[in-house]
Amino acid sequence: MTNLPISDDLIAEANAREAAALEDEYGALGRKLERAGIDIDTIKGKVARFSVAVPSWGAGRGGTRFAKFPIAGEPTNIHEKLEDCSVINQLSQMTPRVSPHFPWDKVSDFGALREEAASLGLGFDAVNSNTFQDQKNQAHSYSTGSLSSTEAPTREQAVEHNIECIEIGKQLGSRDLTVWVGDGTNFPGQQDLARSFDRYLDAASQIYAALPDDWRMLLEHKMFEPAFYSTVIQDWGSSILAAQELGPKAKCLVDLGHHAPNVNIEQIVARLHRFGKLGGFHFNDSKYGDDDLDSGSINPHQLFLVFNELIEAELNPRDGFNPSYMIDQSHNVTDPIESMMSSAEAIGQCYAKALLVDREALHLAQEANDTMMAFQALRRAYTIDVAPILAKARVEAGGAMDVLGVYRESRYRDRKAQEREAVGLGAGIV
Ligand code: AFD
Ligand code: MN
Ligand code: MN
Repeated sequence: MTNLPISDDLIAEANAREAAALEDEYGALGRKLERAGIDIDTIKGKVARFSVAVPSWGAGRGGTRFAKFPIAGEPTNIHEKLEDCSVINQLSQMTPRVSPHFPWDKVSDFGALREEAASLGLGFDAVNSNTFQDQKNQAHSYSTGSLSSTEAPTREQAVEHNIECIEIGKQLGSRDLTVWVGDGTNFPGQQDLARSFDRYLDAASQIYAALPDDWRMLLEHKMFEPAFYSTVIQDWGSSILAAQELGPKAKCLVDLGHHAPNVNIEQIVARLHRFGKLGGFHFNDSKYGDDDLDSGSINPHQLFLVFNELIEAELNPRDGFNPSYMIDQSHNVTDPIESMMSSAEAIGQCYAKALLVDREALHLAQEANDTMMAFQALRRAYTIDVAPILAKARVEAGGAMDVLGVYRESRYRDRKAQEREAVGLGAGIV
C-alpha cells in the first residue's frame, strides 16, 4: 500500500490547467526534432527511465561552518526525511531512491524502514559511512584520521563501521557502499604522505573483503576540507589507484564539487570510464570549492558536457557501464525539497540534451578535424529547450507538470511546520 504525501487530485487538477499548453509545446518540439531525424517519443521514453537518487542528509537545511538557519517544518529524523524525499519523487517522478548516511540515519529495525520507504514509493540507494566525525561514546577519535590513522585500533574501528554499513545496506536493499574519508593533514610534515596512503589501502581492502559479490565500493575523492594541507584521497588519480589496487568491485565516484575550479571534469569522466572505474556521481554545482550548490545553477554547460561523455560511454561500454547517479547538495537558503526538485530537473535536462546530440555528425567532424562543426554538434543540442519532454514524461508517470507550483500550492512545508519538532541551531556540514 502506498501512502503518498501530496494529494493526487491536486496534481491532476494543476496538470489539467496546463495540459493544452504542454501538448502544444511538445508537438512543436516534436516537429522540430523530426526535421533532424529524431523521434521525440523515443527520447521521452529514455528520460522516463532516467533516475537520480537523493541524499537523506540533503532533505535538511545545510549550513556553513559559520551558521545554520533552519526552516520551520524541517525533518529531524530519517522518517521525516523519507517523507520529504517522497514529495520530491511524487512530483518530479525522477528520484525513486534515497541514499542514507550512517550513523545519522540509524534505526533499530531496518526491515521496517525499508517497508516504510516502499510505502512512500521509495527504495534505497548507496549507503554512506561516516568516519569524518566522532560519535558519542566512540572509543577512538577520528581527529587525526580514520582509515589512514596512524593508530591501529582507530583504523579497525573505521573498518568495522563500514562493514556495519554494508550489513545495514543489505537489509535496505542497497548494492553500493560509498566511502568518503576526510583523512588528511593541516601541516607539512604532519604525516608521511606515502605511508598514510598505504594505511588507507590496507584498511580499505578489509572493507572490500566484506562486500557481497553483487556490491560495489564507491571511492569518493575530494581535494581538500576538512584537511587543508593534504588529503589522502584528494583526486581521481589517488582514487583510481586505490580502486585498481582493491579490485573490480571498487570504483570511483565523482562529486562535481570536489575538484579545483575549472578542472575538466568531463575528461575525468572519460578517463575513469576508459579503465572501467567510473562508479557514480554526486551531482551539485560549485563556484569556488565544495560549495554544494544546486546542480546546474552555476555551470549547466559543464553538466551537459558530463552527460555527453556518459552517452559516449554508454555507446562504448568498457567493462560494463552502470554509474550510479545521486544528488549531493547543501541547501543553505532554500527549501531543500524545492532545491532537489529543481536540481533533478536540471540534471534530467542535461541528460535529454546529451541524447539529442547528432553523434554521427559529431564523430565525422572529429575524424575530419572539423573543429567548428564538431563544436556545433554539441551546441545545437545544448541550445534546444527540452523542458516539454521532461514535463510530458513526468505527467505521464503521475508527476506534476509544474513541480514547484504544485508543491507551493500543497502547503506541505506549512503543514509539517505544525507537526514537526523544531530543529536546533548549529553549524557544520561537511
Ligand atoms: C562530503 C562528501 C560526501 C559526504 C558528505 C557528508 O561530498 O559525499 O558523504 O559530504 O555530508 O563533502
Ligand atoms: Mn559527495
Ligand atoms: Mn562534498
